[in-house]
Amino acid sequence: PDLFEAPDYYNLDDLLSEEHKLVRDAARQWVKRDVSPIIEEYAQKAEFPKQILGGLAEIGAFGPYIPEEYGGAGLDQISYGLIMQEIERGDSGVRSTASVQSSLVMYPIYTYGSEEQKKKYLPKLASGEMMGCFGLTEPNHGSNPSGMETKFKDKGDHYLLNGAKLWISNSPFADIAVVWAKNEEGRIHGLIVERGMEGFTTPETHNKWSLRASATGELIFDNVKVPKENLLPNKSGLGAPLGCLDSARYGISWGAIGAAMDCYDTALRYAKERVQFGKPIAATQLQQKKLAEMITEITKAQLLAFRLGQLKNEGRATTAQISMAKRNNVDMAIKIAREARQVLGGMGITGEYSIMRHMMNLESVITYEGTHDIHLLITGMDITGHSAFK
Ligand code: TGC
Ligand code: FAD
Repeated sequence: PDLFEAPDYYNLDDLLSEEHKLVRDAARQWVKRDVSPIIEEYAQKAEFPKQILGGLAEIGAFGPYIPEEYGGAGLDQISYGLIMQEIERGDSGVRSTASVQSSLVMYPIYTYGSEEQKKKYLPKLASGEMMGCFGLTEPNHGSNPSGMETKFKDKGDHYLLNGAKLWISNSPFADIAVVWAKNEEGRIHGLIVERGMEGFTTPETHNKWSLRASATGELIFDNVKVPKENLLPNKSGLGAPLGCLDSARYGISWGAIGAAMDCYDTALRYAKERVQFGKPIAATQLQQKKLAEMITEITKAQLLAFRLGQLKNEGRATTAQISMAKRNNVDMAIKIAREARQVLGGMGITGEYSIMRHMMNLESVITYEGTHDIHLLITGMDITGHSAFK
């Protein structure tokens, strides 16, 4: 078949609009043509395939829900989710690049930026001519970003920025970084730092066993002079970066379904073809149990993401609802990847199939954008009214 047949056990397609299906199918076709054939090689050599940036822009993956007047695709939240699902069916690292560009760079500039900043950066970010990254995490502050040490001082005609960020997706090649730092009063603000500013460097992080086709690095600020017009004027405090995370986490809740679908599809096909003891392994009860549980969990995750998308479209999705979906769906995907790998026996550990790559990628996805534990505690805080973080 020309297009990958995504599992749709509960006829979710009936709930999608024509536009949703068109957007999804265009992304699906592009992933099949331009990502799947090359991604294993790039993951093996631990390199981001930069040649796909134009294609990502064309399918609307850079700013799907940013209005067209700023170069975005002007789509709704369900289309955004479906694009993330299709990209992550190819590779979580490629989806990371799209998530960061859309939700962590374009979203804060669009939502907290001045009109001049929006006009200057958004169209170029949407076309992929300019790439961005998002600096929140620091060496000593991951789950607890409120303790960040990166800081800036008002020097009259500019700000002076000092500090360091770690684990930053796309940092090694990004043209700009949206950086979260404290002012002299300890208030968190977002600053747009541009490559080429003196004292700003972005060393790459090597030796990852996960997300190998995505470039990860540091952001180091050694007395960087940042022009005053590069401060995001319209929101400050920890809620500003956390608001961006809500958008990215929502996208990940769809993306993880894509990785799970690819693992399930591969395992199902393999189980039907692989003969042991004189019959396909798909005819054994144990393999059926694995496959039946996979499709059940994928279906539940699809319904969770779809309903969350409706709530997001209406502006009603809460942080805690988003946490539940991110946590559940990534956990679902990682468990499916582990089971699917076993269905393939020894073949499951090779790069001939995508499962082991998905499985290793998902080890990052379950940690970034708030760990599995942190999202559980966000749910706990929401239902009990007590914060376990204080
Ligand atoms: P807390 O006291 O709860 O909140 C501080 C202020 O923020 C407000 N707030 C939010 N606002 C908007 N959206 C949200 N999701 C918000 N959550 C909280 C809150 O109302 C409060 O406002 P105000 O006005 O009262 O001050 O903050 P806390 O310090 O107790 O921390 C809470 C906690 C632990 C949940 C939070 O720090 C957290 O989510 N930590 C996880 C950190 C994280 O997710 N980092 C991700 C880094 S980026 C990344 O991983 C990119 S990977 C990208 C890729 O490659 O795809
Ligand atoms: P820690 O916060 O040190 O957590 C270690 C362990 O302690 C975890 O299991 C955690 O769940 C647990 N823990 C922490 N606090 C509690 C608690 N209160 N109760 C119970 N358990 C707790 N960040 C960015 O800013 N931008 C990016 O682009 C970005 N990209 C990333 C790409 C990759 C590949 C990776 C791996 C990470 C990326 N991150 C990025 C960072 C990511 O968001 C952090 O790794 C994550 O938030 C966790 O922080 P940490 O690694 O410091 O772990």
